[in-house]
Amino acid sequence: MELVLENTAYTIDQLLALTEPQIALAGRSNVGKSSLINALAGRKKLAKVSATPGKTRSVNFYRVVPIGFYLVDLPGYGYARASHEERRKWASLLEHYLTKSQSLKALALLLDCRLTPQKLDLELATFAASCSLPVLPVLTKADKCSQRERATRQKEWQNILGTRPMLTSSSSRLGMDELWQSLQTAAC
Ligand SMILES: Nc1nc2c(ncn2[C@@H]2O[C@H](COP(=O)(O)OP(=O)(O)OP(=O)(O)O)[C@@H](O)[C@H]2O)c(=O)[nH]1
Ligand SMILES: [Mg+2]
Repeated sequence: MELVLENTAYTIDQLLALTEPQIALAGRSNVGKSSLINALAGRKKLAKVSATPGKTRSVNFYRVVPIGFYLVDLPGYGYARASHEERRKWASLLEHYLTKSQSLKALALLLDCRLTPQKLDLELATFAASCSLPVLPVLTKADKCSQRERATRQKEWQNILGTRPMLTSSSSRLGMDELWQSLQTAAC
């Protein structure tokens, strides 16, 4: 499977009205959305990654070849150091994309395996539920966590969302096959 960047939208006007199924990768800034795109693609520099939060500032549409659905890399939310104006702009771009995309099939909700459930994550899960958008919870950076911590986190999220999140690591490639399977199932 290959990922091809087909469109980058910085504004609502630039968003594509795609008819093909899409799955969006959402989560707090720095949780590892762009890294996961790279790990899924098996490429190092397809999506831009940074140790500084707020790297991705656009909605990026990656076509999954040859299957024909899209993975959509979103700007992170909760990036505290962005200006008020910038945050407002991202929030409206995100909200527009999430509420108006007819063929958006699910939200892959990326959650940092090292952190207890965060307010912003819960808000996004609630928002997805209010739009009747299925949520696919994905724990990231599992390479940084002990087995015990991983199990605790899975249980915490299972209690909140009713779904057990899968464990992934873009560094060690833990969970990549399982994630590809779930994304395909959700999209098709
Ligand atoms: N150890 C480890 N580090 C990771 C992993 N995934 C991402 N990182 C690191 O986390 C930082 C943020 O990664 P990004 O992929 O840019 O995060 P993002 O969610 O796209 O961030 P924004 O674009 O700002 O919303 C980078 O320094 C990555 O190298 C992982 O699985 N393991
Ligand atoms: Mg990013």
